[in-house]
Amino acid sequence: MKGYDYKELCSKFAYKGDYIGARIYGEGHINETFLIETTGRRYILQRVNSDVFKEPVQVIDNVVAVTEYLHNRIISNFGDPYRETLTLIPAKDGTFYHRTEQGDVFRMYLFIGNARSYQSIENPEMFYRVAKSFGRFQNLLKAFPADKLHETIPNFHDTVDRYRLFKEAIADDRVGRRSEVEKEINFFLDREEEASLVVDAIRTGEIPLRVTHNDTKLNNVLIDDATGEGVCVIDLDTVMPGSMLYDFGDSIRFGASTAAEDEQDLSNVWMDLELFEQYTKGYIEELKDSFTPKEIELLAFSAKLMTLECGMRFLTDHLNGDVYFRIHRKNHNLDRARTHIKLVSDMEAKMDKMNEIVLKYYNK
Ligand code: ADP
Ligand code: GN1
Ligand code: MG
Repeated sequence: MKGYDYKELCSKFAYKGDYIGARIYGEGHINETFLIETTGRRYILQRVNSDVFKEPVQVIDNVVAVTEYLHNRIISNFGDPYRETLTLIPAKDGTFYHRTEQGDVFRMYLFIGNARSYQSIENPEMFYRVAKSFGRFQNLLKAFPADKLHETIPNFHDTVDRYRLFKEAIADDRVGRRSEVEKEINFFLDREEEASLVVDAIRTGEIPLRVTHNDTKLNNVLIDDATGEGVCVIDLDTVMPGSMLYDFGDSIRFGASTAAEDEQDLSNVWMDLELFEQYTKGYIEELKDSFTPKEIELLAFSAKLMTLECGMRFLTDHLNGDVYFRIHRKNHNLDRARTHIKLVSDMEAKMDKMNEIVLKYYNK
């Protein structure tokens, strides 16, 4: 982490109050996030990761378009637009970002207070509410003109393309780790056949492209301290045309696990069916009228697919020398890949039950 001059960076934005201080904030794997204290409100200052997002200004453009749209939708629903969606603070030059001389791109948001993001589910009801939040988010964007959005990371959830990148990393073996992880590599290679199910169905039109969030992990929703309701879906950098299965599956991957994403004791790692049920219930309640038959058929499967895909991305990054996801210890990405292998195996064993749960709420 570089030592930034936070005060100087903040001075580029039209925030209210006098600068007091800054500290590193949050647990995201991608951007660098700082909490800014002022004599007035608090703010979030964020460096957009330009290794991950090759065109950071396109990311900003997307966030501007999506948050302006949501702002208006929330007002027409009599909600609080400064709490229920992100609010970018304009830069003094009239844009919504500041580019430093070194080329780093920063943005500033209003800090949403009296709410927090969680790294794990504290009770099943909480996950039901999170599902409602992501479901509502999708509903609010139903009529958003998708052609206004840049593809901020090409082929983001194209699992077939993810396999291509994985095999490239295996062949390159850039940092000489391949021989230590043959078992893990084979776990993913053995499951390649199923990887195309969703992308194929998108191609045939059985699964519609919608405007989706694409990064629906639990810590990307802020939960109200007082009511326990999901107040705001954040981390809008990957809002792009995609499948609702990506959003459903990725939420289960992270939130329905009984352990942290990087748990080292795999005997603690399971996919909790009760949590799966609560999420499925909330998601189907919100989106009942939207599903196509194929989406319902693949809903439970998508949890496995997104877990498989993310686990493979962690292993790819381990093979590439940890160049994508931020790590905090040796073999961190390998540990993450291993929890995902355990979760995929557990979901395979529970798939019939998961499908029964989907039908129970869909046919209600
Ligand atoms: P990353 O892309 O690295 O995951 P996020 O945009 O998700 O970055 O931000 C990281 C964390 O910072 C979030 O999980 C959340 O806890 C916190 N956060 C981000 N934006 C806000 C905001 N506007 N108000 C309050 N907390 C925020
Ligand atoms: C990253 O940025 P964050 O931490 O919310 C990643 C997701 C992964 C997730 C795994 C842009 O999400 O795709 O599923 O880590 N975001 C990007 O925890 O690659
Ligand atoms: Mg995040």
